[in-house]
Amino acid sequence: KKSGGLSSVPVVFVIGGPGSGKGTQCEKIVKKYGFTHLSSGDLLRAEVASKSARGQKLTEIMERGELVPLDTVLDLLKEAMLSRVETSRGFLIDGYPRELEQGMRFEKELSPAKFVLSFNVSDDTMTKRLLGRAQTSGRVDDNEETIKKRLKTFHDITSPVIEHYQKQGKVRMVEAEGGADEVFAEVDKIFSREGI
Ligand code: B4P
Repeated sequence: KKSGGLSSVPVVFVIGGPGSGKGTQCEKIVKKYGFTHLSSGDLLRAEVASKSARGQKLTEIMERGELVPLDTVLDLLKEAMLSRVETSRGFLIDGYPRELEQGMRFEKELSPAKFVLSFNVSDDTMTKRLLGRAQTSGRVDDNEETIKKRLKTFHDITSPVIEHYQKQGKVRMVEAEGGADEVFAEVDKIFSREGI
């Protein structure tokens, strides 16, 4: 079932491993291009903070570095998109899809993606960044144990998503080992080329 109006604005999926710079680059895209940034991780952490019954289960899953159930993420994204679509120039869907089925369901039920922005970074660099963030983030999943599991989840489950969209010619790959501004220069080129 389609949700009215959602397919009238462009949707960009943002994928990359944990600590690949998704959230960081999305902030920069918002500043320059005025998109609406929806991070699946942020939506889930807000749900946890609300102390709902649904939230309690989520913390445990995120602490294990696993993926939360598809319907939970999709519902949160859908609610957030519907409440903002009237005033939005486009949506950055950050941290989603993390498994093939998430992409299929989103594109069928909400809106097709214009392209997929994908960040390529080594496990070493991602680990270093996340351990750096751990000192101030207070996040249950920014610790060595969980970071290892998040990397494994990414390689096992999310990598096939990138391959799937590569076959459709939709992936815009960004080499993201460099500093945040250097990476944004690449991102910026992609957005200009896409006519955004
Ligand atoms: P997320 O919240 O998406 O967490 P993340 O992968 O760490 O990305 P984030 O955007 O926060 O970090 P960034 O790389 O920008 O997911 C957390 C958990 O939620 C998942 O493990 C899962 O359990 C659940 N979840 C989320 N989405 C889901 C979905 N769709 N389905 C199921 N479950 C889902 O930044 C990291 C650090 O690196 C920062 O400190 C930043 O300052 C630094 N950094 C960034 N870019 C840098 C650069 N270029 N140079 C140096 N440092 C940089």
